[in-house]
Amino acid sequence: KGEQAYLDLCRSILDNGTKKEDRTGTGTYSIFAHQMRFDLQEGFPLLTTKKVPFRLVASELLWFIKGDTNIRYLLANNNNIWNEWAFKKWIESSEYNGPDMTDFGNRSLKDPEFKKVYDVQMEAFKQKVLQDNTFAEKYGELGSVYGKQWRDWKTTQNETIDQLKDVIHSIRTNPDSRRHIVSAWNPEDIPNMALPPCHTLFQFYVADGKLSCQLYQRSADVFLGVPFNIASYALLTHLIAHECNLDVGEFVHTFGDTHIYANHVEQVKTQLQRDVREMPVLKFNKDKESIFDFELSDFELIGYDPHPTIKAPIAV
Ligand code: DHF
Ligand code: TMP
Repeated sequence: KGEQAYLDLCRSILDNGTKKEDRTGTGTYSIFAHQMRFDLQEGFPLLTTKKVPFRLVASELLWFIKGDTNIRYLLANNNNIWNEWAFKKWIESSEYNGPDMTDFGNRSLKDPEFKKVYDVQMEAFKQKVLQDNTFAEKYGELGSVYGKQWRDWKTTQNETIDQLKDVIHSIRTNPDSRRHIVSAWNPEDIPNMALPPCHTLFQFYVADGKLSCQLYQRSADVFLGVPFNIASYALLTHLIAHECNLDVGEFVHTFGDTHIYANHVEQVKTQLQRDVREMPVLKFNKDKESIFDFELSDFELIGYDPHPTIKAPIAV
């Protein structure tokens, strides 16, 4: 349960994972199918065995909730977690005529000279997305990713479906329903996405006045992505519970391909040597009713006292 369940998962992948090559060329240790449970009544599930930047989790979630798919909002909030995937589309476009950036993720890890050139290009890209509207519209865009599918799913009749609004309405009006589902997996739209959705589908469940949420995550970067994903869905569950006048129940995290990248193994071992600390508590501005009204400054974490950050390269 809780953070110990996360650490047990890491341990069992290191002990039993199959060495498996992957799309990014990094290599992983992987297991298939796993489930963890977090009782949201016990505290807010932000890991304490390393520092997880809550500010970045919260601004990414607000960006999804807005239905935004352009990294400009993230950059304006000093959030750089999606830069590489927008940058990739830019350097692969016909308009890009700077130095060769092919396979920049792997090359910048191996070649310090290349890393310098890459850093300059990435910084220029970020500035352009922030300052140039036309450029931002074209190259800050990640395509039909989460925000689009949650808020603005296109039907074959050329109508749109606001899944998030609909699911809140169904929780409020028909709590016993077994159909409280939001899907980000839109097969027709996959080719238009910078990255097909990792957190693929989620379902809510109401019992005893409590709202629970289960996420199906098809692919999970256990060291970098998963700590964010846990906190993000816990926060989403709190916000929706508040809007529906419910208490929070459990967050259940179900995984498909559950992996530790080969270049994260040492970091994971460091983390496994640390003792778990007290979970923080989430406070937020309860005067706001609707999930669509929240801003970053409405959230506060009480008592978050984690072990230090552990840095690791992200596989692009
Ligand atoms: N690709 C891969 N290979 N793994 C991912 O987890 C992933 N996640 C994405 C997009 N593509 C991905 C979106 N979410 C970080 C965390 C989550 C995330 C993207 C990046 C990350 O780098 N976290 C760092 C801190 C970053 C910072 O401070 O700017 C960490 O140490 O948690
Ligand atoms: P894939 O599309 O080849 O599965 O690669 C996506 C990688 O990103 C994979 O390592 C999983 C990871 N990931 C997460 O773990 N959580 C996330 O929220 C996102 C967007 C990606």
